[in-house]
Amino acid sequence: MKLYHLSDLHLGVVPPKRSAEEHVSLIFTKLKKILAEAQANNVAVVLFAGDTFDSNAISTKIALEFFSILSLFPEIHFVLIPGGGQNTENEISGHDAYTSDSIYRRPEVAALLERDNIHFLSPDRPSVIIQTPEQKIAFYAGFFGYPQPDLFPEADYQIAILHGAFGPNEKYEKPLKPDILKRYHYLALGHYHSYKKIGENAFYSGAFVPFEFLATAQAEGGFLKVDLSQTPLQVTKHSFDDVPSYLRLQIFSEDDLKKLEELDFSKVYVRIDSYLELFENSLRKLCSSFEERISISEGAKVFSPDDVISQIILELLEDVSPEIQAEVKEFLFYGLMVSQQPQRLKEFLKEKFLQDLYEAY
Ligand SMILES: [Mn+2]
Repeated sequence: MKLYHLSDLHLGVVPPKRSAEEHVSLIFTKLKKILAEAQANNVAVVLFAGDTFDSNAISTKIALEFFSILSLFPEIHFVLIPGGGQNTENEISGHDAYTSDSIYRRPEVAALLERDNIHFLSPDRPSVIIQTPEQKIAFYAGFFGYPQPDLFPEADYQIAILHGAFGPNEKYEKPLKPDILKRYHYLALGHYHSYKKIGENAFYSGAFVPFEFLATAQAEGGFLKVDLSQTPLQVTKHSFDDVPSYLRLQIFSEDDLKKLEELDFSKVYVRIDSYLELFENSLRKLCSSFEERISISEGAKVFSPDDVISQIILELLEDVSPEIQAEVKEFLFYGLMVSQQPQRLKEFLKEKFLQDLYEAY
């Protein structure tokens, strides 16, 4: 049994430096293409794990066009959940949550949710069982929490669709412990905008087409192809190489600058979060050639500390794990700049690390 897992289309969002219309039409083009491919390959189900629409205030036209695309593929079952429930405040993510003013409650939209191959799960109706020519497939929705409904014992496949923060960081995520993972054949997750594997059978697909500067990763976008008839199940990630990508950079060294200069500006949008003063002229030149593509955060300029201090900081960073290196670097340089006692901080760094630094050379 094959399915496609999509999430976080955010139809209606205005991406940086692009228009909402341009973004919507790009999503629709990609959607039509992959659905045609799904139909040709006997994909039984296509899932949307929440935040299909960027807000409950978007124009009805966008929603109607989205559903009219789905109706072009009557052989595929579509299962959708909104990006949040309505039971408690923290279930609502603020996008297309199932609030009283939900886009899914507008009569013209609600009418489309009645179609035979469209299955909309909400807190009012959190589970469904679908009969395809080959098997019975059951779906259970969870909104910032685990699905509540009892399992359909007759189903060949049990599939959870969850919207919210799930993962191992218990401070801000709900854990997906083995008992939850075992309960379902597959857990399709939505909310995080980059691809993430949470368990052997639990995945975030990430946003379908990138539309923002993400905190840690390069926003890649895409969707997942899942084959549940294989053991173990097969999940393959697909991204589009002809959609815009969004990149956040810090320019603290010649290498950083070189990386920036070598980007393919026909495809990439860059935001410079911080840069050392000494690279200002080079940045100005780049901005004049690619003004549509580069934006610089306000307050991004960091006055250059002297070479020795920069070198110590770069050395220190080698011990920091790669995912957070850029952030730590920014923090250290910025800290040095705003410090009330930069001289003391410099002395401290020199005293503590200069010895090692000299030994290294
Ligand atoms: Mn989202």
